[in-house]
Amino acid sequence: RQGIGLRRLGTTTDEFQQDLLSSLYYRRGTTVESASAHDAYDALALTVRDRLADRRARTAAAHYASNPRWVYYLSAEYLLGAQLEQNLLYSGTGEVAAQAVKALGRSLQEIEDLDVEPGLGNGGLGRLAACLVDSMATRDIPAVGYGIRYDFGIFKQSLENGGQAERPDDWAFQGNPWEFPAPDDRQTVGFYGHTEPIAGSQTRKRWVPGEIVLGEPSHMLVPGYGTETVNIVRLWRARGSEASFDLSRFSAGQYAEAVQEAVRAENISKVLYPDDSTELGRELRLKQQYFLCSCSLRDIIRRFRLRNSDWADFAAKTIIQLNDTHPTIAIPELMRLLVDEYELDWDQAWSITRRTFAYTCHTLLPEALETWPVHLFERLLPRHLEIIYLINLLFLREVEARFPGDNDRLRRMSIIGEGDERRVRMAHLAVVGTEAVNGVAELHSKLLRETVLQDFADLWPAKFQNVTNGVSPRRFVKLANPRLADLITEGLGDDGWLNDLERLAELESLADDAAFMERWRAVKRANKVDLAAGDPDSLTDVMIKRFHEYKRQQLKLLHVITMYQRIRQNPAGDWVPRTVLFAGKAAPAYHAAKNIIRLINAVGATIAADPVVSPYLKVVFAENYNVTLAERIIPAADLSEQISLAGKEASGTGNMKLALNGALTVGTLDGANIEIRARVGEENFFLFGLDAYQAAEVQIRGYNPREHYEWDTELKAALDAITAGRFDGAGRELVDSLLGWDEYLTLADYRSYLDAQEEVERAWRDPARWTRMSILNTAHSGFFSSDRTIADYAARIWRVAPVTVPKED
Ligand code: DL6
Repeated sequence: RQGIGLRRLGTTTDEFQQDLLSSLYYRRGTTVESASAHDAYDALALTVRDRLADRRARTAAAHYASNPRWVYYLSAEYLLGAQLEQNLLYSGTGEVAAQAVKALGRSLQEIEDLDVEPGLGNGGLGRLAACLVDSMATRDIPAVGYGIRYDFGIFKQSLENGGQAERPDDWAFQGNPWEFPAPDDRQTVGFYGHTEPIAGSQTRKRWVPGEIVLGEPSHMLVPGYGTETVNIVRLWRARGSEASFDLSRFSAGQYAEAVQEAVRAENISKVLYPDDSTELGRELRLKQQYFLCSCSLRDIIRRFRLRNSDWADFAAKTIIQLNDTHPTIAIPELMRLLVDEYELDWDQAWSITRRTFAYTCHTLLPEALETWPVHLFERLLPRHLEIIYLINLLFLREVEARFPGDNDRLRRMSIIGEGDERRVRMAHLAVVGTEAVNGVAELHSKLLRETVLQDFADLWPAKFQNVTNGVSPRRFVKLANPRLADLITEGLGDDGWLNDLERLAELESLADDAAFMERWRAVKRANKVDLAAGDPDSLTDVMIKRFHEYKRQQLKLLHVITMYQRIRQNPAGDWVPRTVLFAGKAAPAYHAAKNIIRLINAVGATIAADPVVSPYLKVVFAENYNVTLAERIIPAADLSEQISLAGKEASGTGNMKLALNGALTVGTLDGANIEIRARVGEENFFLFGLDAYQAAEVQIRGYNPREHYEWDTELKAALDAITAGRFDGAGRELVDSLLGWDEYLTLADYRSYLDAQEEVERAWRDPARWTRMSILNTAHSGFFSSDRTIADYAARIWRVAPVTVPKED
């Protein structure tokens, strides 16, 4: 800015207001008198963005000068959350903006309500990516997040007749002022076609693609908090080339045919996770993955070559983190670029590739470990399949050398699975082609080593690590729960905890301070009033997450039905009033999960219509769960339901957000629950259920869910009520599956879960005890900051150091 004589952006209200009006006049092209609400939103967004763009320019200059090892985070999903409030906070302009917008005749709140979050992800994995890029910037790590700019994000959920209905999410319909298009950095991506030998070379090939698509990037700014760094997330959008529009057909009136090639190209970034229940859907998904990887790798190489000339330095300057297996095709793509296009020999290319990538696994469910049919690869990415075959051949030789004659092991470890249909196992490719592999919580990383990736852990024990997930305290405390943030700041004397979350431990000394406890309770109550889900004095019991049978929303529901039946039998009992709040989306084709949503709403309606039970029990289903809604629910929660079958939830991050906001957890020994319990203390956590090893043992011994049904009269009564049609006839398929096989041991854990809920109520009846437990949960959740997660990745996996961006003189 100084070097080129640009005017410095002002920090006073007057200066900010001047810039806001300039944005309105010169960038929106309108006037105060005729400005719509969206004009006001955009003008404000642009004015805030300018402040961040300034910091971005300084960041780029500082990074360029230090030529560091760059972190590239490749993720098919980002759930960034609403941008305006975040960027006001991170640019320190919240207060001046609130004053300045008065010139537009509107309040800041009114404008913030227009903010639409980019829903470019499904759930935990996408939100984790957003927390991690936030923390990379906050920790001054030079980084770029790469992703796809889907036209339609995760579907909008509404309830129709108590069931889930889905509508498309045209999130950028009104435009997206946070985005900078960078058409000059567009890339060309090939698909299909064939390969040809190159004379004189054994390993190089020429790939002649049958379809060419353009990838056009735009980027969004990712500011750090309490620092100058502003990194970026670069998102790719697919476009047809100029040649994809057939002018002669258009002129002949064949309008659909004229654009079909362009439409085909643009479909690649049309929708987040296209339905993969059809062959075409699966092909489109693999196309998306390759599109993301090919564009991003070329961009990474372009950036490398701006500063470096020797390929031998590539891995020292580049670490690419694969967020689950979705971007694993980047491994053979880098090999292809290095060998075929840049003419490196295979061994050098392989050595570079292996040192450049690291892989994070986010699941233990075998069905979630991606595999692709070989025939699909052969057609869509013929050159990549050849490269994968060669990688596999050399890899299996290595295994053979270590374990001579162990053919079974070779078959288990091969990148190509030889079942009824030959398939490419992406997780195997990801382990073979990377330097480090990590799980996302201690138990998860341990189970990965002991089960799904055991053979690989035998071969390369040092490659396997754990990095426990974390969440951004800025978004999930400061922005989501300003009352609590203010109280914590007051309690600790300053707000340094926002960048050093372990400082929350200092709250421990206030856990018995009557005045502080009173204020703590008042914050929670006020948040419940704002949420308006139910009586603010009732126990607000929340289960907010994707719907999946392993997460066991059905177990919570059986508890609700049992409470309903108990109250009906004894209306004069001393019942603890509860508001049970569910929120979450089910995959559109996941019928069992959708049936659970239907049953929840049917049970809720039955209870609401029952004058005996409704004073004590209310069931709420909050529609369209997303980051914005999570930010409203989490601050109001008393009880956090983390009740997955042990060994199934890789980590969970909602569990961390809720504990951080003072909710107490009722949970199994699963994922990060274990680490939460270890930190907040056993006495401040409601534990129940089988652990992962016991669950596996039950299943090995032969599990019969009917046994539980037969001996547990309350469980029987709850299931029988569903079968008898007491809840509008909903839920019979659920009962059939629970009594038939109960894959996730719901019935086995039912009684233990109900016992834990009794303990919950005992604690709730003693407000001082509950408040103390709540304060201690917050106090000991400092470990779960994504800043700590990033410090772990930086030190143990990426081996990168921060680069400080100087302040403006
Ligand atoms: O690591 C982020 C997040 C974990 O907290 C969840 O436990 C895990 O289920 C989720 N995984 C995925 C992708 N895989 N599957 N299935 O969303 O990642």
